[in-house]
Amino acid sequence: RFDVTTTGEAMLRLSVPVGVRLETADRLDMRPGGAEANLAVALARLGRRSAWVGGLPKNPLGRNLANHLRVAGVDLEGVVWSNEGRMGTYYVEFAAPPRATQVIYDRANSCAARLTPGDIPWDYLLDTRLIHLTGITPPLSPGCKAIVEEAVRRARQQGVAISFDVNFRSKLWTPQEAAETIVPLVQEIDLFFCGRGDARNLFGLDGPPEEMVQRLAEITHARLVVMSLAEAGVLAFDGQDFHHEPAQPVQIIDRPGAGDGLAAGVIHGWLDGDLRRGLQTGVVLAALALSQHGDMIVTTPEEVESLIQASHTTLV
Ligand code: KDG
Repeated sequence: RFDVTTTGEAMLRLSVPVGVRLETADRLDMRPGGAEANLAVALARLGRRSAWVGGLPKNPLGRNLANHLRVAGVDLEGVVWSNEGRMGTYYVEFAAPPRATQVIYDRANSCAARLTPGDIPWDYLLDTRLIHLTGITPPLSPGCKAIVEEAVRRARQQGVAISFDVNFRSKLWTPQEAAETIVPLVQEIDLFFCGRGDARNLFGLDGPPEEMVQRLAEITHARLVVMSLAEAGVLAFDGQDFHHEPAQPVQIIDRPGAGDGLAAGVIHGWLDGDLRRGLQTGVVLAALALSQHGDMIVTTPEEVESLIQASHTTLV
């Protein structure tokens, strides 16, 4: 039995160095990505039994992606290898003020988008303590939307805990479409992740973060609502109490994947029934993601532990 399983699209990330524009680039850096795969990797690196299920092309690009997950220790028995469709990609131009990070998707007709519920090894995917899903999957295709709905339905039926990260991507759908689709899916789930920007955009919330997480809890009835406050850390609400954890000091090298690190850390603590520990682990993983090239975090349980300790040691 797994600790955590997840399903979604894994992609190759093709980026240019800071300061280079894609229009005139002549070289690309190739790395694995995909929010759910990033989370499965982070949890595996912390020693959790994690599995990722998704569609990959039966070609060297698909195998390249799988190799990255395998090296991290993610179980891949449930991967749907396909002769139809292609590897989804995304291109990144990193932030160089005054410009913010730019993402371009080239993922239409990917193996992931072609999947339907009939392709998913459900017994395998649900053989877990917790299943993690994100708001990136439903807008990929009607089949992907149906997979997320079916995953939620089956998880509820089988008593598997559900975690959901809103992860709104404006290039895939509108805030209204996202809110309408996500709200019914996340009713009474165990862990609901929503960034402050997404809470504004999708649910029209504003004001002090405490009010925002409380409203998110009213909208979702989730047992735990976790809201990233970016450089102000993370705020969680468990229906009774607020829990705040400040962000770690960090040198930002590469932004994508930070939110997935946060979610992985919170889930890691949740699995041990220790929310505080989860939030501490989450901010450390987010900081590690920001300070490393690539979406997927390279770390060890010992490194995470020492960074948690360092941030809670006061010099006297
Ligand atoms: O959280 C990082 C993801 O956004 C990135 O890996 C790409 O999954 C991705 C997506 O669809 O945007």
